[in-house]
Amino acid sequence: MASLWSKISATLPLNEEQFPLQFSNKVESSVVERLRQSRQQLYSNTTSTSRMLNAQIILDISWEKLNTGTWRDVDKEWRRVYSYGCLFKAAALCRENPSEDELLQAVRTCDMGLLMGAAIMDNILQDIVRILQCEVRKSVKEEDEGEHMQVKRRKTASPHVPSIKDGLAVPRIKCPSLESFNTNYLLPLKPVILEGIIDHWPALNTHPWSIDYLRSVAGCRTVPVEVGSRYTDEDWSQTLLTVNEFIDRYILNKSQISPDGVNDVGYLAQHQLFDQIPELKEDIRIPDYCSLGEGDEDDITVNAWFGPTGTVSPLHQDPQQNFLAQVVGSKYIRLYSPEDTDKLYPHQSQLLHNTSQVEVENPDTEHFPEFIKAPYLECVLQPGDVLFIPVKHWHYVRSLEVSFSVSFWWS
Ligand SMILES: O=C(O)CCC(=O)C(=O)O
Repeated sequence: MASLWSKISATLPLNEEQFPLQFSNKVESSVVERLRQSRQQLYSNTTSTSRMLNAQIILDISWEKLNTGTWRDVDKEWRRVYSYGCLFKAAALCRENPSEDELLQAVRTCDMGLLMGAAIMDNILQDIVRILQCEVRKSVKEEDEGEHMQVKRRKTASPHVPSIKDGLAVPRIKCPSLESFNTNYLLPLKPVILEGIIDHWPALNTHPWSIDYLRSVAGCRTVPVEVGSRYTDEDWSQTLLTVNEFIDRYILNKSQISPDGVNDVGYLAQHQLFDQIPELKEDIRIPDYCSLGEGDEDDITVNAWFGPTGTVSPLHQDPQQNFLAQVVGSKYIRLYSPEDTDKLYPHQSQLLHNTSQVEVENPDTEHFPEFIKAPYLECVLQPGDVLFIPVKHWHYVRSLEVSFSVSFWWS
């Protein structure tokens, strides 16, 4: 533990003069003064209480700015201030022989900066969290090797596995050439399951994404989690949990379930996970077929979908092409063509206009009589399968087991 601070200080500029603190006049001078004081404290001897106090004041002020109005309108300068606050707080926590709890607080602080702040100083929070994570891993290894393997899974009812009807199955094809995929599926916008194109991913062979593996690379990291059966439900919400908490609560069903089962589904569904936890990004690869698009690799959005049996993504459409790659467990998926949108009853509101009002596997035919006339394709996606969902194709997804998928949105 003694060398932790020397590792962290090696990521910082050598001295105060080289430490950048430039803000536009949107940031009040009193806040800039606080930031300067914190910077000075980083390079001098003072009490940990005063370091923490200054950092906390910066965090409190910027947090308020981040939570005023809509996220879209939050000025990036305040997100940078927030990141600096996280940097100063994490540094204060780690300066003097941190306890286990302080170490975890520092990881959480960096994660909050990565999630809510804007990148500062070549993404220094990412470098610091990597150092902290190694330290946490060391102590977890020493303490409870194998503990997580002993967890007993609560029995859950077997999910309903639909049988795929003849003539409705999404076609499957093994490793097509780029040209053949382009001609037969991309240009005519036809869904297809590509087999054998992700077998080389470390996530499917050298580092299979088991619960233990996910705990070891990401367990102490704080991530946003969706809580509730589906995002169209009124009691649906979002919260922040560590990956370990998410696994215990929602994947292994260890606790915290209300007696009526309300909100007992949690879904780690988000597009920042792979930037936040580069170890996981190294286990996957962008499919070559994305090169058929017009955008750069940097324009591809990579999403993680990790959840228990029974997570449902209601029928919705997205504005980009999609490769949905199945890594762990299986999922039932239905696809409808955008040509049949009028039979799918999209919500009226601006926010949900890309989402159907119909419960796909239990449709209310009185309210939505046209729905059953809409033709569809369906499939059960298995580990190693990649489903091509053409742009604007409506898709409904229900996991049949604990499942981890990765989707690539590209144009
Ligand atoms: O897997 C899921 O639950 C949803 C996937 C999805 O909607 C997408 O990749 O756009």
